[in-house]
Amino acid sequence: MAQLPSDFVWGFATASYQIEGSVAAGGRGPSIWDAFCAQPGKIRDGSSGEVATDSYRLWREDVELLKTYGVKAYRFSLSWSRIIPLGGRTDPVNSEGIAFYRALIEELLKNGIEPFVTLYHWDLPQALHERYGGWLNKEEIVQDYVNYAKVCFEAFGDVVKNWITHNEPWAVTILGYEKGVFAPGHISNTEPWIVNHNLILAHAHAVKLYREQYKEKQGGQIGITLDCHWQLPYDDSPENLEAAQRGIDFKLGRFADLIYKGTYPESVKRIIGDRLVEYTTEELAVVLGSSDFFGLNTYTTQVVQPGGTDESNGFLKTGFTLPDGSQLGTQAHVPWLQTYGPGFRTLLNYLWNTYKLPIYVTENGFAVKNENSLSIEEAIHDADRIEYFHNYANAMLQAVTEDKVPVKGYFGWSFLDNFEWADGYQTRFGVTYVDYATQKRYPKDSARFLKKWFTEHIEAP
Ligand code: NCW
Repeated sequence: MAQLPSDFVWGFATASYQIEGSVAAGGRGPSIWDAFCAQPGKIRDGSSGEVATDSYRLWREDVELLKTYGVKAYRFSLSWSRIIPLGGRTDPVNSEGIAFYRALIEELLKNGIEPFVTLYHWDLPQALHERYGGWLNKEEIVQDYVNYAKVCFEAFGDVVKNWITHNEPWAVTILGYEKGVFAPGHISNTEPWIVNHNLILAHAHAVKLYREQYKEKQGGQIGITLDCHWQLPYDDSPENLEAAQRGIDFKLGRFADLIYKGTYPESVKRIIGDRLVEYTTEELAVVLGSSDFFGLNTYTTQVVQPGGTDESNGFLKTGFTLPDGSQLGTQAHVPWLQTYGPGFRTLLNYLWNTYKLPIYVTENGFAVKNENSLSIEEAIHDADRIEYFHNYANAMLQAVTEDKVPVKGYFGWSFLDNFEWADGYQTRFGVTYVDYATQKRYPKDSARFLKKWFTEHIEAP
């Protein structure tokens, strides 16, 4: 049987605001997501991350559960405003916040689970947003982000060997500053490109700091996680082939080409024109090559054609219907996701051929349709999620063993059902069912499935 190499790491992922709750406890300051959720109409069910899965209090039980799932690693994010409540470089560091994450990390290690730590999964300290406009203010945010990163490297770098600077900057720029559906809820066609620039610079300067002062001493690696759905041309006409590449450029190349090649993609330059923020030579020197690995979040494949309502901002006509009228795969609870493993295999090949770096799949997962309206007993038998993971795990195995793509790790999204941002608690991505009334956790069949699959498909050391 084909197998992944013995050093392959796998586990599950979460993010601070989606699971921790206890937003006012332990000295935590508010983040832009607290403020966004407080605005009426922003979150589908009117909820917030105020309680979430209560993991700030239940973290020991969570680690115990992770252990039963047989994972080798756990990816989670640090809440910036738990560590520096007001966020800035002259603001005080919160020792309770440091102690919380330190205890979690030590407990993971005691249980043989390797931490993969994301510095920024969207919960910017609200004070920085109010003080100077947050991600829109280059001079301030880059310095404050680097200071925050430094505090984290100092506090945890002796025990954390895998760092991720940002999670999905596409979602931050587009959903947060262009469509206004994520915090801070801005609607603009210039701000996303300013934020694009500042997020990359902040990332690159944090990496520079890590490489210059910590990497050798602490022996870790650092990179960024970008998201991309594979773009399948509707058919092989030249217009559709061009549209598919343009889709990749706007989703991924807008960050990846800068970081790995030092330039924006041609299609982005052509369409965005002077809304793009140029990099100085000094800035580019810091940005180019600023990732030790390619962190990838991927969920689906989109069938792409030119046209659509917003082509001047890089959006194309996307869907899941093939020319013969059939659907690509099983529909998820969210409209943007259908199961299609072959697209995952092609994407992994594309990334390796284009960027030539080892890949960590830092998120991949499925929200079962109507799971929220099922009884717990029904919801834990999540056959559509198993079908999804089976499809994607096999596609990854083929990419590694047949195509020789160096995928080093895989994290299912998510360890727990949790606060799904603007969808509130209506959408469940977890391999663990969370009964929000009691906070009791119920493993779903998919958790067992992945444990068995990885046990069978990783070579013995
Ligand atoms: S929402 C989103 N997700 C999910 C989230 O739970 C996780 O924190 C993220 O890293 C699962 O994986 C990522 N990504 C953005 C999805 C696009 C939604 C499209 C809305 C169009 C207006």
